[in-house]
Amino acid sequence: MLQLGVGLGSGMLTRAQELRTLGKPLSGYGERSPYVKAARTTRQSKTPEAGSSASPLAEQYGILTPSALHYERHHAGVPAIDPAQHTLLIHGLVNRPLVFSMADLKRLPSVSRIHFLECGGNSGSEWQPKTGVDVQRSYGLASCSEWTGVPLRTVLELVGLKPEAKWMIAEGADACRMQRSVPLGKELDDAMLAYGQNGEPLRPEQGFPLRLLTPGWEGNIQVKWLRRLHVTAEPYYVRDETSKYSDLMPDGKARVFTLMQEAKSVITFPSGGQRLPGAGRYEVTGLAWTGRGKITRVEVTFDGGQTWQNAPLDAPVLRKAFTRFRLPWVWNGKPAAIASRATDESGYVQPTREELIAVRGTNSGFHFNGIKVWNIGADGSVTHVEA
Ligand SMILES: Nc1nc2c(c(=O)[nH]1)N[C@H]1C(S)=C(S)[C@@H](COP(=O)(O)O)O[C@H]1N2
Ligand SMILES: [Mo]
Repeated sequence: MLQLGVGLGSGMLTRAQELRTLGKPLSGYGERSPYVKAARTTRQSKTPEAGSSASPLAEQYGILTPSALHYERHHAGVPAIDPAQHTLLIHGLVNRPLVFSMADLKRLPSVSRIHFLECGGNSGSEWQPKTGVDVQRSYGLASCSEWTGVPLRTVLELVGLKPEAKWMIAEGADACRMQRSVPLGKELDDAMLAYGQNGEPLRPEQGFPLRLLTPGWEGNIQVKWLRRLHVTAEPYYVRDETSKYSDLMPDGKARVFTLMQEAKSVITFPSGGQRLPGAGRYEVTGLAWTGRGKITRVEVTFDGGQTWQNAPLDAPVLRKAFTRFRLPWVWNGKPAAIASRATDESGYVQPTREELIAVRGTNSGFHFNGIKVWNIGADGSVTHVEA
């Protein structure tokens, strides 16, 4: 068994002496310790501006992703927007088309809430075998922040929806003018026009100065650098909701507007690429989330799914937010297959990869939420299972 801690010895004195040198002076905006190296890994598309960067979730504590490590997905780079010049136009099937400045929006009653954001393409590599080597690369297109903004409902009340209004086309101010058709309905009760993230203005990468936030739905519809809401009776069927972010089924038909991010979880420690230094005490931990509301249960298996036990959830469990589970564990040094399985308040249970593929096939790269198994070898190495 690996021993925890060392007995008192002369080495302690040397360490105390180091602390006698004067430290760095004060600073206006803090930086993390130079010893901390966690970083986003980037994957570029054909141009350097388009692509995604994945959050190092295995190195995240608690449920909040540091803003500087929030995953990114840009189709045309990060625009540099002066908030004093930025406006939001709301028009179409409304009684009073209006243009809001950022200052106008900030005069309206605001809310702050913690919500996860996940790309519909997160874990897309898990549909294919021999992929998903670590948490960052296969689960890192998800993050969780505290968002502040104006409830969408408030601004829609100000413009006044006409009875025929059923959709709104959200449009970004980036070079690709990214658009998505958003169905208007009860699901938007908790939607907001967000300008704050983790206590400060949105990061440029997250849509500064304004983004649409529709908690629980796929990231793509949460349009960043939001400059226009066109209220319509029908969707536009734009590229990102037809050829992309739709689910091609085994029969060749595609499901469109599959916006909900279903219950999902992953063990972040021990996880792929890590190594347990020896048998003994550890804390198994990970993250669970669901677009349908609260996570009610996370079970963990150490024997590849034959037996499961409940993992305690950090309180409070928040709606549509990362939920942290932790379970003390003594590793006996023998090979193990560990995995987590989430259940949400709708009763939905996270399926195995095989169950998911039996229904959805492998044509689609989107909305993978199957159970992820990590193998622990006798040497302590943690690897993904080659499905
Ligand atoms: N205007 C605009 N909005 C956008 C995008 C974009 O490229 N342009 N990417 C979308 C996609 S695909 C995702 S997954 C999320 C990513 O949000 P994040 O970069 O803040 O993590 O933003 C969405 N909103
Ligand atoms: Mo996305």
